[in-house]
Amino acid sequence: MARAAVGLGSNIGPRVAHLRLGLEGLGRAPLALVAASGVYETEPVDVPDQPDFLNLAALVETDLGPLELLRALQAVERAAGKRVLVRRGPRTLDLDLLLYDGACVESPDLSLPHPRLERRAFVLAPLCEIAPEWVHPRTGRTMAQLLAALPPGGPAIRPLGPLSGLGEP
Ligand code: PH2
Ligand code: MG
Ligand code: MG
Repeated sequence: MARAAVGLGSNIGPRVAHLRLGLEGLGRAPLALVAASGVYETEPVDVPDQPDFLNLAALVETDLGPLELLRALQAVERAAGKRVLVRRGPRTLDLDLLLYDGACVESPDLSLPHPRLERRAFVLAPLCEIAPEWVHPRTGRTMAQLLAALPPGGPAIRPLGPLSGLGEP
């Protein structure tokens, strides 16, 4: 059984409902949801002129290999009606495969660990709630160390608490 970390994000429409659909999908066989972080409202990065995101992180266990897991995540995105109009722009539900055990993968479809993981507070802060000691297989540093090493003054992130306590949108 492998363990994987997944980043969830939404910044269009009913963001809370989109994240709930995402977590439901991560709990359906052949995936088992092991942990979910609280939700953060985060300033957009890369494409600044778009609405704020809600982001959280989750841990899943599965017998799927990395590429099969990626396909399973894409199926959950599609089931939640994923729309992406602009690369790295607004999206209804985004599920990013962040880590898969200690795997390092470079293929046209998949890079593991996620190549932007270590520069993104909106990924590292929720991930540190549920997997602070997970070692990044390329840098050898834990998620907690990567978060602590982020330069101050980056895009804002604001903790909102557990998804179950949030209303719409
Ligand atoms: N996702 C992106 C691009 N920018 N910014 C934030 N704050 N959160 C995201 O999930 C996000 C982003 C592309 O997937
Ligand atoms: Mg993404
Ligand atoms: Mg994505």
